[in-house]
Amino acid sequence: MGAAQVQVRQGFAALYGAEPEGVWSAPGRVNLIGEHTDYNDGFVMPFALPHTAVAAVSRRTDGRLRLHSADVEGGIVELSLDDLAPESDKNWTAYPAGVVWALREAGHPVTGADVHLSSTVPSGAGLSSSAALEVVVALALNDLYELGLKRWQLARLCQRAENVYVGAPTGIMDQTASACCEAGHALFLDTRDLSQRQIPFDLAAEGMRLLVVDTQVKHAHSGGEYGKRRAGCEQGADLLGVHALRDVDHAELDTALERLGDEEEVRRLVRHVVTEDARVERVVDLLKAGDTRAIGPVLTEGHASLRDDFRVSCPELDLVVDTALAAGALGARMTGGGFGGSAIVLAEEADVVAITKAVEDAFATAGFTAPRVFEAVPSPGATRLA
Ligand code: GAF
Repeated sequence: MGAAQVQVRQGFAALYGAEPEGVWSAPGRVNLIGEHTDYNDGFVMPFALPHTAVAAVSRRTDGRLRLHSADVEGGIVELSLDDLAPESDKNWTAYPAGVVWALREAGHPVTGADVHLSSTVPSGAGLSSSAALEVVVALALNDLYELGLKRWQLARLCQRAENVYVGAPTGIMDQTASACCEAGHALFLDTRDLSQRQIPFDLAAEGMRLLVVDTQVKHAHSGGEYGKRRAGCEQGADLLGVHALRDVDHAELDTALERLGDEEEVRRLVRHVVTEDARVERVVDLLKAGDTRAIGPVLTEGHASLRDDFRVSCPELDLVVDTALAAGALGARMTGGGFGGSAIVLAEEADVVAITKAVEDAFATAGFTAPRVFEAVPSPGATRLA
């Protein structure tokens, strides 16, 4: 039994006076490529982090939901299932409560739960700490109440919890990554139909590493900027007469952009999404061909597009990318929604120490808060631990 599992189990027993019926875990993620494509029916390619949310859970039959997190100050939060209502909660409890709300809204017979959580996924770092909380609770309730839902269905319910209950208009990538990723693989996901392919991604075997640099600039997607980008993409699809930007052919992009005339803001959004979908396909092809080092420049191109066209980067993320490349990285880009959060850096193993030092020094010189740098290894998706 792992240390986190033991602690969460013991924490549950101390709080609720009984052993939990089970313990589950769900990871955070980084996205290798395919940013802001998931609400445009496009392609994404995340992989799971070793950082997880762990939950000890038992059922209740009295319509009550009791929630506690080892990571947050304060005692047990107790809610009545009948009182759960969209956008009624601005705290961390909105994520697990939203999942219970979404399950019940979909007609699943959930009659209550006691939940104790602990997470090692850094929060506000663009690494899907909220999706990990949602998915771990969804998986636990699916098992305990024998709902028989498949992983992709759990991801959809978690997305609904986040969109409607929490009020953040996010796509489906993070929840699917947490629910469906596999160790040693990146997940190539078509967000239109949720079809998936596990792509082997073992950088260590090829003498490379993928670093995550958490800039410590906190972000949130329930704020306005994410929603504005999403609305702009939908406007672009409307103007072009397509269901979603996924339907704009990359080979016809110039013609599509001309048709948008002087809608400069929308043109930039469309250009990012259409080129980003093409980048995901390029990365898949390169990995299939065993040409892993060649994905570096594609990642870097993705960053330029997010910075210049989609405009979701920030000075700290740009500094990571520029510094890492100058110090010899094969490629680098922001990952996740942006406006802060984390960047990823693809590097030769031999260059990792120098790149890390260069980024840390550049942050110190710029007067930014010291970044947190760690290596990311593709790890397992959500699972029952006990
Ligand atoms: C956030 C969202 F939650 C995802 O759905 C996705 O849109 C991502 O930003 C950008 O690719 O993580």
